[in-house]
Amino acid sequence: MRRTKPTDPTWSDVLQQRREASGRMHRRAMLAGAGAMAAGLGLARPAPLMARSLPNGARPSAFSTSEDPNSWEEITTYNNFYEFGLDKSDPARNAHRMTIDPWAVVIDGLVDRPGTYDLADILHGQQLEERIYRFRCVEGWSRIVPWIGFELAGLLNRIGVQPSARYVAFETLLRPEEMPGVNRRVIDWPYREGLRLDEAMHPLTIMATGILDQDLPNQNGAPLRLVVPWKYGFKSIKSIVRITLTEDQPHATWEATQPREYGFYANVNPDVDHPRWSQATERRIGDGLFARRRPTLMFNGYGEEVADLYAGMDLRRHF
Ligand SMILES: Nc1nc2c(c(=O)[nH]1)N[C@H]1C(S)=C(S)[C@@H](COP(=O)(O)O)O[C@H]1N2
Ligand SMILES: [Mo]
Repeated sequence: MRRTKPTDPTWSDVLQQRREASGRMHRRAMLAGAGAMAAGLGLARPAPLMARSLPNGARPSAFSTSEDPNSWEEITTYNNFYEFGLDKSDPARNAHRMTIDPWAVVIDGLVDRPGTYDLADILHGQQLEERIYRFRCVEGWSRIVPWIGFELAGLLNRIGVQPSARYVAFETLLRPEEMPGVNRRVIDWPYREGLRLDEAMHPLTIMATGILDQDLPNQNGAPLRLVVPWKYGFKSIKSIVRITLTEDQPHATWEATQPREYGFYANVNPDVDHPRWSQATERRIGDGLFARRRPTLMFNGYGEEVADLYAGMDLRRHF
């Protein structure tokens, strides 16, 4: 297990304890907060666990992987967020310039209750969960991220999806005065993405609001970003200001920019190479310089949950 500082409590310890604790408490049908967890564990070191308790009543989830999460440092200093620059270190350096309060999201298109919802409205009534997910960038790196978020399905159901809707389109904030990267027309701003409705409604698909016990840092897409763990990272659009239910397949930024290289589906698939590199293996962030690349898993290891969505589809053609 890697640590930010050698004195940190190891995450694997904390997570293992948390998992055991939540299992016990589920059995006793009394899932409670960190206080109860710490008490139930008789911890020698209650302080670190308390300090890292899940925020805002978030619950652990059976969808979480048991792999060790990457460190805060590893998750927040190596990012793709082109609105703030092309280098991996640019978002951490520049994204503080983005104003995230107040924040509003327009939800429109084929919905029963279209409107402009502020962040509190969006969060209202949504059960937060910790989702420790594998995350695989199309560039060939990966990491394990302990997201805090809620299922997108919960939000869509509240807004009311009309029967004719087949897709969900997402749009990122575009505010040039706060985003030094958008002066370069590397892509057609704003950053946009889309999912088929059944993908959007899948229980693995979340809107993230935090990482570990912190609010989402700006460089990771504050205050609200999509996370679709079985797809390449570029589908997980950041800092969302608009969600539109549509009948037709929406515009997706990378698909529109380089259609030969990036598809609409973008399911993680070790058998379908990027035209310029293999997708068979990946470099886990935090692995040593000489560590072996790890094998990439079909659907990023979430095949049991999502393979049915693509039954009968040619995944080479719909890549
Ligand atoms: N708005 C926006 N969203 C974005 C991107 C971006 O450049 N702009 N990059 C994508 C890519 S390529 C990846 S790998 C992930 C990176 O998310 P992370 O920095 O939280 O790991 O964000 C995705 N979402
Ligand atoms: Mo990516």
